[in-house]
Amino acid sequence: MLLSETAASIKSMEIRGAGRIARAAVEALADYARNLDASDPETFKQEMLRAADILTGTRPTAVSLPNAVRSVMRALDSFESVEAARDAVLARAAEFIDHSEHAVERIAEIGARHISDGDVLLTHCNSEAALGCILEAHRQGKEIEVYATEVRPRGQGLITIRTLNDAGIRTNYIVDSAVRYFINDVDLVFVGADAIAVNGAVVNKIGTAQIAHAASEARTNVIVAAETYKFAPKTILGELIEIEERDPDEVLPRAVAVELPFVRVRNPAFDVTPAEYVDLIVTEQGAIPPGLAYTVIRDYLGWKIEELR
Ligand code: RUB
Repeated sequence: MLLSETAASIKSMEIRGAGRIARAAVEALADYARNLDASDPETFKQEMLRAADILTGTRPTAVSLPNAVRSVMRALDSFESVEAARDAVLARAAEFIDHSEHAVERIAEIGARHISDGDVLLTHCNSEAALGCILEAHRQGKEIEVYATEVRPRGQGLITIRTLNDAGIRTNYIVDSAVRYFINDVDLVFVGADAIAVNGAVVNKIGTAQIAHAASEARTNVIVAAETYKFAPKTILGELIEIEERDPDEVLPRAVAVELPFVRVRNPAFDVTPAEYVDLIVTEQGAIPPGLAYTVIRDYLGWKIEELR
């Protein structure tokens, strides 16, 4: 897919979910590099930087996106010719995609260990990492049942229930506001993440914080499934993760909104769940308590301190 098409598809959420967004952006960068006709290495680099900016500007919250783009763009730190730069970008892109696909599989294996036979799980939104764990537990023969939320306003729960149904997993589809009502029937909450801050706070689909709060009150564990490239290095310096606020139209049709001049529709796409409501974060490198988020950023993301500024 062309760079502009990929950027538009990420923005419109045709391509969505933090892991898929990261892989699509990397594929678009590789495609752009493959076809880029540049006379000298500096022009090649400048054009690539422009492409990287277009991609990272599409959705602000999923940290997987800048992390993935950065890991490919590192190829341009030193190079001697356009061809060498192109090869290095393509190699790094292939490496990222391979790493990402394996990470999702590994997370499924590790996450499934935390699911017991007979467990009732609750998931929110549509996370391939979280669903991977649930599907793997089912594949291992564990008898499980899932509560899946609807996920207003974009309805990603529908994708989730289709996947669960196709796998033959007993599933209850509930509106977002019914979580508190059912939480005592749930053994374990399993969600994904768009970003994880150095203090272990988890940014995920709007409503996750409310669910985690209800789970904490009910003494139900919350497990977050997230690849290491969803950890946000810049939070080490105190930078806050930007929460995307989307078009009010997604919540209330414009035709209705115009009749209500005193009403302002707010549509944040994500929220922040404090670390105290998260019991475990499952990464491809192993499961950690949220308090160890810093070690993931330090050991696996390889950002130099000067790149953080
Ligand atoms: C998706 C969402 C998902 C995370 C993790 O939001 O919040 O839980 O991105 O997903 P949106 P994955 O639908 O707005 O992109 O595990 O697939 O990366």
